[in-house]
Amino acid sequence: MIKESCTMSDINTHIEALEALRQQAIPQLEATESIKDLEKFRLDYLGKKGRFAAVAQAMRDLSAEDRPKLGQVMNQVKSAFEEMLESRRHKLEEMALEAKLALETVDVTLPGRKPAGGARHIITQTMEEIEDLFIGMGYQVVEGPEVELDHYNFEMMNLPKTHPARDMQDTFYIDSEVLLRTHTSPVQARTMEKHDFSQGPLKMISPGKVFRRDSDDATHSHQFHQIEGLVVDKHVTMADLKGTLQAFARTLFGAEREIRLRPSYFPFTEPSVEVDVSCFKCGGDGCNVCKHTGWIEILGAGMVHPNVLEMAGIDSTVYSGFAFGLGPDRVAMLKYNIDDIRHFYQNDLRFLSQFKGGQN
Ligand code: FA5
Repeated sequence: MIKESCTMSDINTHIEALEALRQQAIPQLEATESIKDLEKFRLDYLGKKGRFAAVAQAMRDLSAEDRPKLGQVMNQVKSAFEEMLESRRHKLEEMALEAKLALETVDVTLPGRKPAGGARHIITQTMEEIEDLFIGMGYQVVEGPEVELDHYNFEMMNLPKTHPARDMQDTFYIDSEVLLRTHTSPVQARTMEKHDFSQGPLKMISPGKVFRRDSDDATHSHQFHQIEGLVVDKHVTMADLKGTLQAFARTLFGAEREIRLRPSYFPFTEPSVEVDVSCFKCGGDGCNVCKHTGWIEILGAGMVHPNVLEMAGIDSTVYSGFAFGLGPDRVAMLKYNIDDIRHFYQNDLRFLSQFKGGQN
């Protein structure tokens, strides 16, 4: 009965309330600054417990005749609301995109950042310097395998299985016949076997990595480098060896350098020598680099043992030769005053970037 007695003014009151809601909403909608604000706004007006729901609640008091009329008005206002919301959402999304693009603007006139440049490792630079020197003297560069046969590493170098001098080079064996080469000397045997003397004398150097079961300390590494040198021809003498090494030492350590040969022992050379260079720091007076002796040991050398020539098929009564083996790691340590060989293998850019001479 109460419902039926509702009048047109009841509807008008509701319509006015809806209009007031719309008027109130417009500035609030325009004040939203983000999608989050907008969602809050939507829930406030159109959510289950929102302001529209409150008006809809009041509709229940209207007459059955008036209710659809108000419902129609309400639907119109609601869809106008939804349109407003959608257009605001669109606007906010555009504003957010513009703000993002403004942040990401690239000023193409700014100077570029220089990429960090690499450089050849100081050991590589040292080896290349030594190689260039010997190439200039007519040597060919030959490479050999790092995983080597016992046959070439030891036997062909006059070190049979039971030879006590095998202990001088503690070895990483892969199996009883295969090992990681302990020196570059096996390349001597491999090259001599193939050499054809009708094409001229044999003059070669062989740079590369070698491996020993040495425990690492300031002057020893389990993996390091060697450069082997070998000359075989008729009438090669110890004087040729000395002259060659003198030229090497002067190019690498300075024109004033002298060398001296001290007797030593290697199974593959006879006689064998250790070669010292006069100290490039103190000129021979004695300092911490040469341990106050005036001399620095740089390599092992000697005249190729006749057994080594014969095993490679070379007549030792006709041909003779000299050979040497030097450690570029130790050479680089001396040349650049580096106190620990391990620096070369730790890949610390603060250390390596000091030697940019070989920049690519
Ligand atoms: C040899 O390896 C001989 N094959 C050299 C040779 C060749 C002599 C031809 C005669 C004729 P030795 O073991 O002394 O010799 O090593 C040669 C050089 O390698 C040394 O003078 C040293 O500079 C370097 N060297 C040796 N052991 C190490 C190590 N653990 N770490 C870094 N360098 C090393």
